[in-house]
Amino acid sequence: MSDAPKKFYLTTPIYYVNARPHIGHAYTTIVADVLARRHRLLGDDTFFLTGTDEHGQKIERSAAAAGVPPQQFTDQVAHEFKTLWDRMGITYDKFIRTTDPAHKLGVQQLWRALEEKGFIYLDTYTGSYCVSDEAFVDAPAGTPCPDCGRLLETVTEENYFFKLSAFQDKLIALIESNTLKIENDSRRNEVLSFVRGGLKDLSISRSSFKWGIPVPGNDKHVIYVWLDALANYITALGYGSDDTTNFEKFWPADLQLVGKEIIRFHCVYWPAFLLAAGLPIPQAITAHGWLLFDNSKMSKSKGNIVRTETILDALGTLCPPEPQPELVARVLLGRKRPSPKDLFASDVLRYFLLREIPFGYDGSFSFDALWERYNADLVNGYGNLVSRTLNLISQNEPDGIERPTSFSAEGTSFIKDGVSQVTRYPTHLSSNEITAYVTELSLLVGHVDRYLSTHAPWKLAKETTAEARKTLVEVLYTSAEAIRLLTIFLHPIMPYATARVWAQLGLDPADLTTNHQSLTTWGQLKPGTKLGPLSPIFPRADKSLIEIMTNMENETTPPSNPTPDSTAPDAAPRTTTLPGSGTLTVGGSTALNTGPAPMPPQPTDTPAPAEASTISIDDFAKIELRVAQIVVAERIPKADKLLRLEVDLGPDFPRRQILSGIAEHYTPEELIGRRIVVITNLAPRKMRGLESHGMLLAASHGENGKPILATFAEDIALGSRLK
Ligand code: ME8
Ligand code: MG
Repeated sequence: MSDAPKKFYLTTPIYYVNARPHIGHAYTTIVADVLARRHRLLGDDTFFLTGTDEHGQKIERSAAAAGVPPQQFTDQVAHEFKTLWDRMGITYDKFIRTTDPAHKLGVQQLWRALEEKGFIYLDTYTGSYCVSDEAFVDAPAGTPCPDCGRLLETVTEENYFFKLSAFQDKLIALIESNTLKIENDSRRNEVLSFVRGGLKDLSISRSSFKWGIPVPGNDKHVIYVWLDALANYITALGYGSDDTTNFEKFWPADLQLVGKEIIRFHCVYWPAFLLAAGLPIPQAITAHGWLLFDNSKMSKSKGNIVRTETILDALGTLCPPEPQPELVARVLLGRKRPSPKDLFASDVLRYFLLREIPFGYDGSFSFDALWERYNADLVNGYGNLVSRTLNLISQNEPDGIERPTSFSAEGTSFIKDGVSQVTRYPTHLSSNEITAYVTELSLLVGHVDRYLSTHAPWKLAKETTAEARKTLVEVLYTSAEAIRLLTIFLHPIMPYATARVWAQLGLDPADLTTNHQSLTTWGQLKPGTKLGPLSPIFPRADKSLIEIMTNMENETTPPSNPTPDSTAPDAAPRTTTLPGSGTLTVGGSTALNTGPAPMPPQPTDTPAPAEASTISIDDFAKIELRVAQIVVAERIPKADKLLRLEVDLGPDFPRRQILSGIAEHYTPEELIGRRIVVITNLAPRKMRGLESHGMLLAASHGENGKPILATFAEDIALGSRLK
């Protein structure tokens, strides 16, 4: 990838306003903000779009349930989203609302373009509709939606249709050639197999309710909410308005970030609409996994939502005073100037989510993990490293940082190695690289920490020999230089904390917001640099913080506008545990080495006590075994034995991720599509940073115990219980 600055157009999904924002929305928005900041620092002309999706039947019903007119209802919730992003210092360039008049005009323009090219026709539709997903579904009404499990409704309506079927071959070709890049391979394959399975024409208008954008020329119809919503990515740039400068400059999008449940809308319908209208398609679409919330700590009535506000309020209390607020403020971007407390807390959340959840995979959120990570990585790690080093410099080098005339190769080489691992990502940090990048940075903190412990500069400072002084100067310079580089690398992830460290290092704030590449060569810290006033970066958090956050969540009254969906947000599973799980302590997450347990030795004359060799039917009933189908199977980098699987348990259960130690015996390809047996109520556990939620049943065969997966000879519905 070339280093020359480019334009970079980045989008998040626009979030539904039927319910208030939660930490899942914050996750996507944070990832986007990190990437946007990174691109700006590289000099790219960056446009970062987010916003809210405000039309459709779901919103209309939510507003009715709250007893408020839909516009007033959406105004309130959209305001909550925007306020939250502003509190967090999110550097979006535009916040679009689909009720904006300019958006409405743009959508109607897109409609006319599709119509003029002959891709729209009128027909009658009778079929099933999932209101929660706002999607037409190919399954009988009254049965659960295959995606979200809510009951399907029958719709008989005169509808306009879009000739989606005309784009099947074209889409396959674009995806196969990576012209439309779908990151990563398993999602790409998922989309390809959906398209290869055959595309039916898509109903793109509704006539049984009013809350939407009228179809041009026929205001009995409103435009299908997904066509309306997807169009935001171009209307935000002025498509369909008098001023199309931004559209011409920024479209097509360079990266569209989405959660994995809406990949079909973005990778199939959206490019098809664009192709039909004769517009360029996005360069790349990346889907991330879901945040799962720890069931045991949250109240069901709130649908297991964790609100970002809780985290900001609680962590914000730890924010230390900043001695040079004006200097720090000069580094900060953002539309409003948020409070230091919010910025401090937001940094912690950003770091936590990026470090804890391998991008692309599902991961659990818990307050315990947030607290632990904060103390381990930020308090004991980066924060402590900064305080130790800068305090030693201020005590021992009152005239400013000294620079040794020569370096002992041994001292600096392993830090430089660590730095070069990080600068492997020099020009473009793709979303898929974020986890590796953040992990590399935390390793680098560890390197420098060990370097300090080995050389113990606090001891050297007490010695009076010239030799000790020379080593002290070298160790302090090397550590300060490593901190300078770490601070540059961490800046897009923790903009506020790094701005503070930068000011304490005594460096020019303007540098931290300009082209970073020129700053990342070793040895640029100038001798004589005077430190700013020092103050702690990350104060230690007491364990009571976990309880405080948990209580804040539990005490929160339901949203001011309770809506049917706010207690059970759509699509993403909200729990890591099923009812009854956690009571079993048997086994691990993999099928390996879990063949039948050997029978206890049976003395011939005295019968063994019954409970030693048998279990009661009640004991057996505790184990929940269900039929599942493997829908995703892939290798895990650097893990020879493990495969990451996603299994479908039918419409009544969310899809789940299981890690299984069968990679030496089965290839991912031969597993996809297989119906197997899963123990579903095992407590989830973490392996290689990934959540494994269940275990496959397999028999162990032969001397080496090759696992053979249990399977069925007859057809059997997914989710069926074995008993
Ligand atoms: O789908 N974990 O809006 P939405 C991770 N309006 N990310 C999550 C999440 C979770 N548990 N929950 C939500 C819509 N998200 C449509 C989009 S785009 C033209 C229209 C994030 O309010 C994630 O990015 O249901 C997901 O795709 C998005 O919020 C869905 O938000
Ligand atoms: Mg959703």
